[in-house]
Amino acid sequence: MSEAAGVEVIDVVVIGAGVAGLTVASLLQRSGVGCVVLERHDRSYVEQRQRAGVLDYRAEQVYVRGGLDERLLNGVPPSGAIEIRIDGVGRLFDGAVHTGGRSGRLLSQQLLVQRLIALFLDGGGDLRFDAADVALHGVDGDRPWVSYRDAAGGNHRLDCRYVAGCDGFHGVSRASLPADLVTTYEDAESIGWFTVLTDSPPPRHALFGVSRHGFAAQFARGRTASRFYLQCGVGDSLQQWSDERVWQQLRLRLGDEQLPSGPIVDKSIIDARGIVIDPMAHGRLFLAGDAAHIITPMGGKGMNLAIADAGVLAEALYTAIQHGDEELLRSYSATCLPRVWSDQEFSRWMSEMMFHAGDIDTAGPFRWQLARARLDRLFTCTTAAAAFAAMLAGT
Ligand code: RFL
Repeated sequence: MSEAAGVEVIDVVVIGAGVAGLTVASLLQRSGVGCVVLERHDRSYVEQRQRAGVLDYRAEQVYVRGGLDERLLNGVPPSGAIEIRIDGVGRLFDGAVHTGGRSGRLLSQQLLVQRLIALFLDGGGDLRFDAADVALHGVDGDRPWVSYRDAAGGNHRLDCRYVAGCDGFHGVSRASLPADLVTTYEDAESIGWFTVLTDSPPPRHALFGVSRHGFAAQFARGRTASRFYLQCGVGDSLQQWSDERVWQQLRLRLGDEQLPSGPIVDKSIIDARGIVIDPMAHGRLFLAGDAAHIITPMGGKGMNLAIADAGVLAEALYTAIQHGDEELLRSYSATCLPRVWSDQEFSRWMSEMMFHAGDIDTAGPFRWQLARARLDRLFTCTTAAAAFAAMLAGT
């Protein structure tokens, strides 16, 4: 990086140190491209943020191809099995059987973020936490620049060739796209749901509970914590869900009276919307991850799509900067969007199956029967099972 009259010059500025931004930055670093990462929060906030928990096979391959897997996936074994418990009776679905052994791994998002940060900093990476008032300038020209204020109140300017907008849906990058050149596709699910994070033992396999009491699911978040999801009424508030009611409903829906409880450390309503921004780029600004699309947690694709985008973007930036060839950057959005839509479709398909097969009053008897048939087919038709397994793994 060079510096002239207080202005720093760098190839790429990455906005946001979530999975998308850190993956882009680590891949660029590995291929010798200079970048600076600007993150609004402090390091401990970013490293403690608990969200997703499954890395799919497709995302894993981004790290394998980039030569980052040894550091990032060390000690995290493959895990492709899920349990679907229907009216209290469990059925194990082992995706790896249908994908030739290609399956995901139980890797919590915050552990991945911690490892990405350590990897980037150990390699001499420039990651600036507590960057306030980040603003993008001139992204439709040849020389964009990014301004921000550091924790001590100092103002900075970074001139760059490209900006990777990886700052989530509420960040500044998406807001910098000209509204008249972008289409925002948006649709809400017709049910409500919320999530709780607990200090209680995780299940052996990812667990989906389907019963007339409604949908619930339980996933491991490390060795001693669980994330639960529960169907609720559209517009329900968390005040309607006391801890006591949460545990009572989880036991009913998961068909397990002995389900061990523990302190609930976080409770939040899920934004049950799918959103896609098209195109995912404008000028020299390229969006990746939640900045470009939001997907509901069913199917576990939010974090994995972010990593898939980052893999495509890092390669395109490298090719442009090291070889002067911008073709991959020009096709970046068109490369990513089919995968985004495919995962949106999968998430909605799976939601309808899980939600409608449970609460018959909300679904109505016809849809309930359809959803039960859809679920049953996963265990009786190898072609349907293979398609489901391929979508779960992202193969
Ligand atoms: P992130 O992880 O939100 O990172 C964006 C980063 O940008 C920073 N930032 C800014 N920095 C500088 N200037 C600004 N103006 C900025 N504005 C924001 C933020 O502080 C942050 O560090 O987005 P990224 O990298 O695109 O990754 C996307 C994933 O985080 C997201 O898709 C998943 O977490 C979604 N998600 C889940 N995905 C799954 O695949 N499986 C799951 O089980 C799953 N569960 C979840 C989830 C999201 C949840 N949230 C958001 C409510 C459970 C929850 C509770």
